[in-house]
Amino acid sequence: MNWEALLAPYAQAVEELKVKLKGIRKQYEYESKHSPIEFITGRVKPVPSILEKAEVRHIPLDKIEELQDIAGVRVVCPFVDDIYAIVNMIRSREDLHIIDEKDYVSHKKKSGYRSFHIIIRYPVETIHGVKMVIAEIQIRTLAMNFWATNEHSLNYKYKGKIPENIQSRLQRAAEAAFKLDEEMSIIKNEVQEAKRLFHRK
Ligand code: 0O2
Repeated sequence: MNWEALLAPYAQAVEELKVKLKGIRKQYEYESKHSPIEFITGRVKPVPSILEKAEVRHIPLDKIEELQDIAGVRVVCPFVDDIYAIVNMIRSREDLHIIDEKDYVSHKKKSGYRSFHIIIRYPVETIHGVKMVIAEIQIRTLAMNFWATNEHSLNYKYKGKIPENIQSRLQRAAEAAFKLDEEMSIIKNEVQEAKRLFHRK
């Protein structure tokens, strides 16, 4: 398998989506409005992780493109309602097609994971014409991201079998992150005003 050639359009999609979403953040800054985007990251799934996931999901190598998160972009927002602002903005775009949406913000996963996933089909121009690639956009708050990053590391360390005592701590941490988002939402206007004053200095 020529992985470099196969993954090139995915890498292109990740870079383009990052540029476009960073453009949105800049636009909010120019207009001195509250930006619903704190930061953006993106990655192409490493080959060993692709192979591992394909095996678990019984996806043969010639159908590897069925994996929906080979190209992944993550939008991290300050507040919970910013997530839905980003979701609506993505829904209204004409440069991508939404295939699926998974709202793990209102309906958390069993692990405690919260995030909004949008699966898209995105056209990449190649020298052989347009190639449609599937990409996953994850939208979450800073608190959700903190939790997910730590849980992901623990999952890696324990190879998906996190000991029960740590699992229950993670559940409590997920509730604490949820509470933090709720509390911050209540004082959102105060925080935004403070940020504006700080930036004007
Ligand atoms: P990576 O690249 O290391 O992040 P499905 O279960 O298929 O209906 P879902 O949940 O969208 O739908 O798919 P999947 O494949 O389980 O998860 C896709 C990605 O979402 C994961 O990528 C994670 O980034 C994130 N994710 C989903 N569930 C959890 C969770 O319980 N904890 C954390 N920390 N992240 C989660 P990968 O495959 O982990 O790889």
